[in-house]
Amino acid sequence: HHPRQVFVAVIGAGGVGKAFLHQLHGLAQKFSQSPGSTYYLSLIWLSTSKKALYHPDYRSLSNWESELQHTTTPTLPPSQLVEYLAKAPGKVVLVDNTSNQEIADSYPAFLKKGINIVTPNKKAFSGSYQLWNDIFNAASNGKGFGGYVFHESSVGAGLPVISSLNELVETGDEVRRIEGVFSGTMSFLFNSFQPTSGGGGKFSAEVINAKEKGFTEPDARDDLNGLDVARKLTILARLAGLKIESPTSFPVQSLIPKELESCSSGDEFLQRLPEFDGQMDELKKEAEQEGKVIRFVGSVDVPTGAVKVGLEKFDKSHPIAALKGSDNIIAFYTKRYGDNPLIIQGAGAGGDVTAMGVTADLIKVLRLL
Ligand code: NHO
Repeated sequence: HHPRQVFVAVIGAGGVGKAFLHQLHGLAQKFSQSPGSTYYLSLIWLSTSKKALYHPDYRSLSNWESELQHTTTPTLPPSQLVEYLAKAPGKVVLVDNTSNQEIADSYPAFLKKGINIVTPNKKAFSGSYQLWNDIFNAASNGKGFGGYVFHESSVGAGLPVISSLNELVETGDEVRRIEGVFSGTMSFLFNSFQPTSGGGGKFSAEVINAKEKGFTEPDARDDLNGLDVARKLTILARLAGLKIESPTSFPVQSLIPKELESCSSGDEFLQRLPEFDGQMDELKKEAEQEGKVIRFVGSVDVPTGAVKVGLEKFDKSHPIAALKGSDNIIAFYTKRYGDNPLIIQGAGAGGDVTAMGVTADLIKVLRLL
């Protein structure tokens, strides 16, 4: 009995990438220490946007942390990485921990060569409908015969959102409506701007607070424009069977005031945001008078095909109103579940929980190889 060698190639070593590498190390060690283990994992590629660590003979990388700092080897463009990995003497899993569009555009090429992909990158699954089709026409867990592709962490980080939706659909349930809070940043922002218990700070101050706590993207506008949530809803709507053309093909409410759309930097934007606190306070007061709170939510109505993203008011007793911290909540209304939706709730952002979804996807692929 020989353990099967599986080659792992990792692109991106940011917050999620570093946490993933840590989890990969633990997994590889567990395999190597258990007698009769089925797998032997070899890390053969690690790249950042500029540099790459790899050997022409596919031998494992040792000490990647220090080697990555000292290497001067430039990285390869995706087309050449496809060629390098396709010639590896065994099965390969590519782990894309970037948010890069060019790498996402190359997924069909990797899959066609039998390379498996696991990733938290939303770009491939929420871009054009053509790219979505190209990916699932190539993948073995789609209509093709290529590698497998899994992207659990592209929605709700490590929460089992995509796997649950897939299982609802595959077992023949009828998904009617999906709704919830899909952004850790937006969750934190509104939970502290208008807590159900009353009070809360100025909107601009809460944005700065969220940024200081590390919840926002480096440029907070990337969270506030609603596109991150729109991408997640595009993915879920497509999995539920809707042909969504792109994340900009349905209404998305941006929280960036018109007057600040032309700000040249994130810092300038944050400096001027307090000028608009009055407008947000107005909305808050309006909701308060109805005994409600405002939250930034998204929904997919499957029968009508309507997808939308934006602010809505909720009764204080509603599960969406009562969220804590940066938690996500996703409710699936289906034929089987009736009026009591299947609800998934918990931490929806952060390196460790996002990497957990990626590592779990890697384990899923290993079982299929
Ligand atoms: P970072 O820390 O910016 O790391 C990305 C790394 O990729 C950088 O080191 C960059 O140098 C590298 N990179 C870029 N282009 C490259 C290239 N061509 N070749 C090689 N390397 C390249 O970002 P994160 O946080 O580590 O995120 C990595 C991926 O995970 C992104 O696609 C992100 O969208 C995805 N992701 C992150 C999170 C999270 O919590 N950090 C979540 C889901 C997916 O559920 C989470 C979420 O949605 C967060 C969201 N902001 C929210 O809900 O508030």
